[in-house]
Amino acid sequence: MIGSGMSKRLPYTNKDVDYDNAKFRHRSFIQAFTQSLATSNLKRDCTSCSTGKFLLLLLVFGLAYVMLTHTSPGPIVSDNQAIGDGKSENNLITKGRITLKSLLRRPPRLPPRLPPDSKSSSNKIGHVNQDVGSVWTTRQKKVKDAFIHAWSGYKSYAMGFDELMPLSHHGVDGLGGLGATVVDALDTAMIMGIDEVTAEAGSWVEAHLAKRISEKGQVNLFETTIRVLGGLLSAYHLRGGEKGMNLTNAGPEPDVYLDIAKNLADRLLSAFTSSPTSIPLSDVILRDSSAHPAPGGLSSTSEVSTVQLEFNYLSSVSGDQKYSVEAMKTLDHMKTLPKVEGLVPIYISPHSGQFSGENIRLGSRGDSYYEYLIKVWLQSGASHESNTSYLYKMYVEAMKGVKHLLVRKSIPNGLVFVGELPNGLNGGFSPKMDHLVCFLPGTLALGATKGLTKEKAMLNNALSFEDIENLKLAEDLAKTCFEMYSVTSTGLAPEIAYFHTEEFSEQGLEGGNKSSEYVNDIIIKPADRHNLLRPETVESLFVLYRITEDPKYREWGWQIFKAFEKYTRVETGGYTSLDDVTYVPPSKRDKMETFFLGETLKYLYLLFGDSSVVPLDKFVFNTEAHPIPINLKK
Ligand code: DMJ
Repeated sequence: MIGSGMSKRLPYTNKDVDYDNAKFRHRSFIQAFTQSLATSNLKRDCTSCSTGKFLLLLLVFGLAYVMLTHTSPGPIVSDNQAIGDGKSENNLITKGRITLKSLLRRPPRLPPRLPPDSKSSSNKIGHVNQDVGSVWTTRQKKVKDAFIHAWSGYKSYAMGFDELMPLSHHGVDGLGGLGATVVDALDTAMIMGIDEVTAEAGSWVEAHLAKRISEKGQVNLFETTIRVLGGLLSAYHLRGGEKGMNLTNAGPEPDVYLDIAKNLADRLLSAFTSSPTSIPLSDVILRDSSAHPAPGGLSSTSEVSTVQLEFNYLSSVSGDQKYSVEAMKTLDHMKTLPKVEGLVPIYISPHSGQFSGENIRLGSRGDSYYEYLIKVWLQSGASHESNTSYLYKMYVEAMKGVKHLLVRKSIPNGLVFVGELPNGLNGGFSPKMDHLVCFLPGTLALGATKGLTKEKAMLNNALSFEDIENLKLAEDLAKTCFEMYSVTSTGLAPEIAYFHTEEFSEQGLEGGNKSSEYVNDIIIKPADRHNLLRPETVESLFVLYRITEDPKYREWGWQIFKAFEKYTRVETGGYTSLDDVTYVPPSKRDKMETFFLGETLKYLYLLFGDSSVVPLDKFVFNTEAHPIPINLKK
């Protein structure tokens, strides 16, 4: 059957030959010619006739001669010349002549030609970039989903309360009862483009907040300013107020936010005007606009110096300078006070106007003093000639003090950390670092480039030796802050870490992740093992990613986000603080802090997204992550 089938097989038709070869394989002229002879009727008719054989041979040699000696009349362009530089040794055409070599050699395999436009987008790097882009888009979407989940828990069980207790499904007023989560979350919803949440939060503000402000009792000046006043002012700008960004049309008109902000700030002003010095009192009774010192009489240094961005912006958009004037008196006065190499104690007396005690740290009660020195100067336009330039000088001096007095390295693996001087310059050094200190890498990076990318700042010749040193310190500290997460069993940082040094060591207090390189460098005491969903590390990762453009900061942020998802997400809605990050499963605290929506998720969202959204050279983020535009009009 096979043999007979073969013998009976019909010769290829020209169509078959074309189909077999022409589209997929290049053929030389000789191949095509001999194949054509072998398959043509001419073969069958003439091969038995000797005259025919002679004529056929003559024809073959004649054609071969013509081809070997023929010179092309015009330029011949090969595939190589069209794609490459035309100088390749593989070029088959030499001075317009077809050579025997060229006839015998198989043509090289060439990549498919593409129209010029498609070339750049189909190269390997292009594909890789596209893939990387879509990975971060997907991750950013997951952060947005997390925000929606956090909001839905709050809305279901705690709408109008300051905070959600996500396990017991209650609300709690830990901040004076102004619905702090609503206002803290509002601009995050705007930035994420979630109109439904923007409308819900905005409508609640419009319907309830003014009444609350007029009826409520005691609030803390600092907490109310950074969360509620700051949130209202950002919402005003992002909603399009005073030619703001107009990110959304959802929720009330921008002036609704501004009017409530003024109402609130008018009452908060009493903390300044009731003080015998330029240092404001700590608390305000909203309903009667009276102010009171904290128990013990002292204010926190960070609190009195972390309201100026908000009051300045309010003056700018309201046209009423009283807010800015009062708030800036505090910083003007602090300029005159004695310091330790730019570093300041964490308490200050509104009665004497002097610092109190000697405890120096960049953690709680100290932190955002340093942050606002540079940010208020940036907000005013970052000029060395402006009347805020003293703040830049105070910042520069303070960072020198930090490097000289507070920065050390751990053993055995050399993590750079910022410790404390609990008893001042003449007391001992404590290798204790609050998670709160992790704001510092971001602030250092911002102070170095003033919000530009490092590349652009270098191109502009805008980095001094000190700026470069500060940027390096920022990167080292960001790594330490990230390792404070990696070193624990849950991948979440404790509230406070200690660092193993030559002078200080404690055994058996590890984070629990044995595979961490730094398990012996970081010590976590039992009382410090909680996690409150704090933002400082992801805040710094966001700023450092924007400034250095190094993708590792995004990766670190992603690791942290995954750990939050794994251990703090509550199925019925919301996220919860934890009691102990060193143990799996961690016990839960039943509290979702407002800054998880206001800061932590916002910074993660921005970290994974496009750097042109809320650019760092056009906005300063207040200490609660509410963006405020820079370059205010007076
Ligand atoms: C926030 O309220 C602010 O970031 C403040 O500066 C420090 N504490 C919390 C977040 O941890």
